Order: sequence, then structure tokens, then C-alpha cells
Amino acid sequence: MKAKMNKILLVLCLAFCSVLAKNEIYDGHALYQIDLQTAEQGSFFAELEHRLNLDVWAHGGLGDPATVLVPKAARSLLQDGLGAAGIGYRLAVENVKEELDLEEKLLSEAAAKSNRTSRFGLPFDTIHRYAAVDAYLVELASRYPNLVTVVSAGRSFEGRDIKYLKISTTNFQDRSKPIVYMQSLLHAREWVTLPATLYAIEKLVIDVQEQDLLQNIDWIILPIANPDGYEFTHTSSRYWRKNRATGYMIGNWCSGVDLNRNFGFQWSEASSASVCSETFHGSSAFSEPEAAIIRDITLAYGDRIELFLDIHSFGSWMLYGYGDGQLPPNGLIIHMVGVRMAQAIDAVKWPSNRNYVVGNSALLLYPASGTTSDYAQSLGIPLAYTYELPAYRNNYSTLNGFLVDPDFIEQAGFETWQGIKEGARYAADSYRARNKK
Ligand code: 0X9
Ligand code: ZN
Repeated sequence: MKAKMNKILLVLCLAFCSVLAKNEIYDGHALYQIDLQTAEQGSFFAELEHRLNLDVWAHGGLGDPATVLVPKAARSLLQDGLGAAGIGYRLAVENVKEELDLEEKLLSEAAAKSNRTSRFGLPFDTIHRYAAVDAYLVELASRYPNLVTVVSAGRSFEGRDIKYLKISTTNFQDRSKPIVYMQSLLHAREWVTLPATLYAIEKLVIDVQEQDLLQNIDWIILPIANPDGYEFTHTSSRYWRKNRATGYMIGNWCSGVDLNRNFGFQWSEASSASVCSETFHGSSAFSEPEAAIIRDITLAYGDRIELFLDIHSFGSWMLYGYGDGQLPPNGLIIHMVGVRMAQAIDAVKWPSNRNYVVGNSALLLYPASGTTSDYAQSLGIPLAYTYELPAYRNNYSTLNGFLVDPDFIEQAGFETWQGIKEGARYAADSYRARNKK
């Protein structure tokens, strides 16, 4: 009897203990806000960030402080360094583990509480894992064979299939229709981006209310661009950003490439050559299978892709190229369409979130090279954007922006869809007008 009980406890523990234990690695990790007033302070902090290998979530600027995640062991080194340089800072979250535990609890409670019907689809009451999304894409294609094709584009570093959907009423044969391309989860920890692509799929396939979006446009949607990293955020390390490439490790230390620095435009010019960095660019452009897969889709369909959306989080930014601060030749149009998309979202967003800010990525955020959307833009795709979805922070501290509040999942999908539709309709008109000439 006792042996049987122990066995049951062991099985239960195998199921739940690893989940409970996964946040332990963040015990004592803190979030700091840092006041960078001058260029000298900026470069001093950049050096400190590099030396202590810190994970900077927001770079600050224009009066906004920077936000940085600091492991327990580095906290006093950071404080001493900042103190000696006369840089002001604030300890904003003492222990992020507590909020990670809360996220886990809220997400599982919300899923358990929700009134799931037998209706086909992935409900917007939780954040779905890779296997569930993967199976859903396959099932969609089999239920809607005249509208949806599922494509296995290749395998990730750890061998997971990267799938995308082609959604078309004309089986992609009508070349007078432009393609709208979108992807999410290139950065593993940006969970709230997944409901944005899943919501778009729902509205284009299962719950279609606006026929023109299908009559006038073909769609390519890739929901999980970085499946290894994404699974790792569920099983081991919630704030993991990169892919899971191990070939660059120094002994047992540091792994992963920032996929949003691995693309072949300006590669390595404004990114890190150090594998320990969160912006490590890999050994060459497209060294990573996940980036090469997106390159191949973009090349195969590039002449018809009119709008390219790489969905990230967080901050409510709508960013366009280039990452060195130079504007593409059609910069004015890109800005205008960005503003229209932002306004469509702002019109329905929750009042506690700020309006989207639209602009060049290097000027609004920071310079970066080898990004997905810059690569797409450089190929001649007219409209390429990085969306940074809002952080909705009802249950968490104001800075812990990667955490998903279950209340916000459906809203994130809904409001982002308003922006996507605005951009897609503009893309359909401009593609038609151009190809008439
Ligand atoms: O740094 C990134 O890759 C993107 N931000 S995130 O917080 N999602 O990691 C922004 C990329 C936009 N491009 C430039 N900043 N140049
Ligand atoms: Zn990102």
C-alpha cells in the first residue's frame, strides 16, 4: 500500500514538480530601473551591462529609465557600479520569481475556470504549448481543405517542425492578390504574441466575418517561429529569448542565437559576437535553421508579399526600418500605414495601455542589425514592421512586461487584429494599383 502511494506521489511529482521548480532559477532576480541622463552615463551602463552580462528589457531614453533583469549574484556589483558613477536607480521588483509563480497560477486557473465549449479551435483563455498549436494547424488544414494548406517548412535546431499556414480562397494561384505574411514567437519569452497570430487565423478560417480579407488577399501565418526557445520558456527558463543552438557553447556556458539578429541584412553590424549575450548574432547570416526557414519563405513568395509583420512584445511600438536609422525610399508611406494601423488598435485598446508609437526602430528604440523585418524590407517588400505588443500588467508590477495576464489574451488578439486588417486592406489596394499600370 505504502509503495503504491509513493509511486502515485512520484508520478504526480514528475508531472508537477518540474513545473513548480522551473521558476527557482529566478529566485532573487530583481528588476531595476536606471536613470540614464547623459551619453556618458549611457556608455558607462552599456559597459556594465556587457561585463555583468545583464538582460536589458528596455533601453530607456527621452526621459524614460532603462529596465534591466539582474541575477541575485550581480545585484551588489550593479549597485556599486552605478553608485560610483553617480547614476540613479530604483529597485523596482525585489524577486521576479514571485510574479512568475503568480503567472503560472493565473494562467492555469483561468484555463480551468473557462467555459470551454466543444467548438473547434484553440480557446483564448490560456497560452498554448507548441504541441497543441502544431496539432491545431494540421487539424485546420484537414477541416478546411479548400481554404487552408499547412506547410512543414523545416526543422528547428532541436528538430521541431516549423509549420505555417497558407490561407487562400484561390489556392495561391491568383497572382493579382497580394500576400500578407505574419509570424510570432521569434523571441521565445514573448508569449502574448501567440494569441495575435492565432486570433488572425480564427478570423480568417473559423469565424469569418469580413469576406474581402479573403477575396482580395492571400495569407501566410507562422505562429511559432522559435519552437525550441518557446518550449524552453515553458519547461525551464521563462525569460529565455534566443533559440537553443548549443554549438557555440564555451564549456558548459551560454547557448543560443538571437534569431532577430541572424538575418542577412547588415548582419553583425549592430549586434553581439558573444554567445553569452542576449543579442548574439550567430556565426554567419542565416546560420540558424529557424532564420533560414523564414528567409526561404520570404524568397519564395517575396514578389507577392506586400505586408510583412514580425510580432514581438513589449512596449506598444510599431517599428519600421532600417535598424541603422536610414529610412527605406518609401519611408513616408511606411510611416503613414504604420500610423493607420496604430490608430485602428488605439481605437479599441484598453484605456490603461498607452497609445502605440510609430517610427523608425533605431530612432525610437536602439540600433540593431540582422532583424527579420529589415531583411524583408531590404528584399523590396513594400511594408515591413516589427509590432511590439503592449504589456498589460493588471496582476504584475508595472515593469514585468513579458508576463501574460490571462484577462488580456483575447483582447491582445482582438486589438492587434484591428491593426493587421487596416494594414492588409491598404496592402491590397496598393498592390492592385501598382500592378494595373
Ligand atoms: O530587439 C529586438 O529584436 C526587438 N525588440 S524586442 O524587445 N522584442 O527584442 C526590436 C527590433 C527592432 N529593431 C531595432 N530596434 N532596430
Ligand atoms: Zn522580440
